[in-house]
Amino acid sequence: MPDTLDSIRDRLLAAQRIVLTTHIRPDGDALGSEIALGRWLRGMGKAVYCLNADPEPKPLRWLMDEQPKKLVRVYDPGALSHAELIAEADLRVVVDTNAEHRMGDVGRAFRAAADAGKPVLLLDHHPDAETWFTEAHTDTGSAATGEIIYDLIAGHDPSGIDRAIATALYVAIMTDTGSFRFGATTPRTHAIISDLLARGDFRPEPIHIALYDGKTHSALRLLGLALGTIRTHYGGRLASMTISQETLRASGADFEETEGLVQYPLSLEGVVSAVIFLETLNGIKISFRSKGDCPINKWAGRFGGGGHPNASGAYVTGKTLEHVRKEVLDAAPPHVAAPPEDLADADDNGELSDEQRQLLMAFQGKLS
Ligand SMILES: [Mn+2]
Repeated sequence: MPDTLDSIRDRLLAAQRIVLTTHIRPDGDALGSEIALGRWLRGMGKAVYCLNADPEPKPLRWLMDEQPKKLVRVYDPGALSHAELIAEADLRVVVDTNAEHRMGDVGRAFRAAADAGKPVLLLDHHPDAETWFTEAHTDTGSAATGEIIYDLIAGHDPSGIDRAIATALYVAIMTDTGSFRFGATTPRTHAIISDLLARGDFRPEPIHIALYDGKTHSALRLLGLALGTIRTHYGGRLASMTISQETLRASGADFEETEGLVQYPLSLEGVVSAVIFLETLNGIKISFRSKGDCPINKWAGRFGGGGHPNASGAYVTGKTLEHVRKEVLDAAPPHVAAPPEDLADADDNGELSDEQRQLLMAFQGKLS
């Protein structure tokens, strides 16, 4: 079987006009991967544009400021020039997501191109890719799409990795691995980072400061309020955090500033899985996280979401915050599996409802 990464690299090198995109609300891996691939291809003489459904989050604005003008743009579905770029490109490439609806309006445009027989390629590390891509390279063993982009470039000629590309790939891999601590981090991750630091000649510290030390007073106020909502469930193996619109208003924080809060319930001793409920104006956003061998993507899947085994999300509309919270917590037992003896001496802040207890007993029954 031909290696899909080699085949995709060949297609890219043979193309002239290329449009890249990534997922809605792009993060460090999405933008870092896009920028690294985009700059490398521009260096090879290609006309390349990244068209994204959403702009970058504030902590990544510095990265965008370092890019050539118009390399990355927010897609305007009403702009003829944007529609033309997508329709008339030789190649369309998606990085760091594998589902049409995760690309917003750009997804519809890319899908229409694919349906018209025009090639759309995929470079990603998420499982269960949709099947409409002309050619897909999915490596779920990569901690970040940035690792795949590194292999793509280095497999052609590692000297093509300049300071800008190295910096973008560092951002991609560092952010998706939680600063190299998540389970997906491998020796290969560190070998790639080592090479990026050597070739890029950039300093990591200012990048970490720009990404993580730019908090506002309102964000810290939100953190204070959010910490007070942490509850543990199912023998202390699961922790939840709940942020209502009222909490957001009281803190004065932007919704964007809820990013990363899920790490706090997950940091409690004994907790293997954490879930955060965020009330938006239109529905409830749920983020699931776990440590080690505790896959939670199927749990997220029960609520129409999905993702990685240790990091998933879902979005539920038409139900109240309390309703969604109860449904998700009630559905937890098969996904936060614990040995029966751990569940027996449950310490749940006295929060276990009769229904939860029944579910728990049913679950214990299955184990023994
Ligand atoms: Mn990623």
